[in-house]
Amino acid sequence: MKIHKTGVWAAAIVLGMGLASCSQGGTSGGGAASPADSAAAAACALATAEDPGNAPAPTNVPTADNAPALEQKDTYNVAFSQNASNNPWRLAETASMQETADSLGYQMTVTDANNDQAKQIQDVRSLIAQNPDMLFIAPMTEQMAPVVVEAAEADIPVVLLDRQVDESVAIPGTHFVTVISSDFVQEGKRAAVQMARATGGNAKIIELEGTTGSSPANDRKKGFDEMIAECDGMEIVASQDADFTRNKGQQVTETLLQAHPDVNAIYAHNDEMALGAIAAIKAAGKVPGEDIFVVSVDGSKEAVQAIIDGDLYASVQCNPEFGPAAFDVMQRYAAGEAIPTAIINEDIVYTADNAEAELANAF
Ligand code: GYE
Repeated sequence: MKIHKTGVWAAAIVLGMGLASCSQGGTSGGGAASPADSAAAAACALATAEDPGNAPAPTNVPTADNAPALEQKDTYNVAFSQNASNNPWRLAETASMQETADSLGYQMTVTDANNDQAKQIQDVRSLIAQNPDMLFIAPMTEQMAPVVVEAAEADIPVVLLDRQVDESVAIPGTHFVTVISSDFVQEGKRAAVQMARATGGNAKIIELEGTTGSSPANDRKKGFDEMIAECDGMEIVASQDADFTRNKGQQVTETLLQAHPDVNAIYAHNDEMALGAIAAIKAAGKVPGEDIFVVSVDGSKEAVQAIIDGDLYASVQCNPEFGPAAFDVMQRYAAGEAIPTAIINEDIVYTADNAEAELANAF
């Protein structure tokens, strides 16, 4: 059972406002506190804030009333279109889907688009042609929406996993049953709090973005930006797509560190890019966790180990184990239950405080 920590967060802001003592912005001589001074103090509260936790569960989510129906049967033929298998997160997600399908005795056809959107569109079309009972899609970018509509038009129910599509094109509850994902905006906010804690609210930040056009890249950026706006001393000096991969994370960091040698923080939209960034920091003769603080998202085993080693400051978990939730929704949909068109996973944050204890649970 996880507890929403919004109340704790609000209390922490109030407490932090009273205690904060950041030096940046508005300490203009020893006179009475000006409005600018109190604004700066409020901004610094982020550096002593608690993890905001999961966002409150969304209410009033519409249910999937107009999507293609699913017959109740003893066994099913299902299909899963995976967008890539180039990192531990994707491998863990596919393994979780396969294990759950196997445990239920369902047949599952899996395609891997190799991080190529054109290939994923072809994959989905070929899966539609095989007429599975249910089609699970982990869409590479939001631009996958038209092919989701094609599946609905072929009368195949779709459940989206881990990323969203453009909902002005593929209508939730009509063209797909539901999307199961983490709350990426909240992940960005939680990463920003960790970054503020790491740097005392004084950060010149390189941001390594996930695949352009993917919902986690859009929303992890949005949440982080919104949160650091509360802290005058935190600014993003360079932000670039590194495609969620370790190699690109390393290459982009190498280049950006040369252009911005005064950077003391890196926010990576996933652990793979963060691990690449850590290699680049070391190659540049700097010390991760001392000269440059790195914060990321996912919570892979290697990342949690990097926290234990002091190289990574924190990683906001994004749990890839979708199998149980995906097949549970499928069965409930077949049984005629009203399914909400968005299902949000709850996650923890890995920090130095819990990394040892949580290492064995990380993927
Ligand atoms: O964070 C990343 C992966 O869509 C939530 O995609 C997923 C993200 C995950 O490649 O590592």
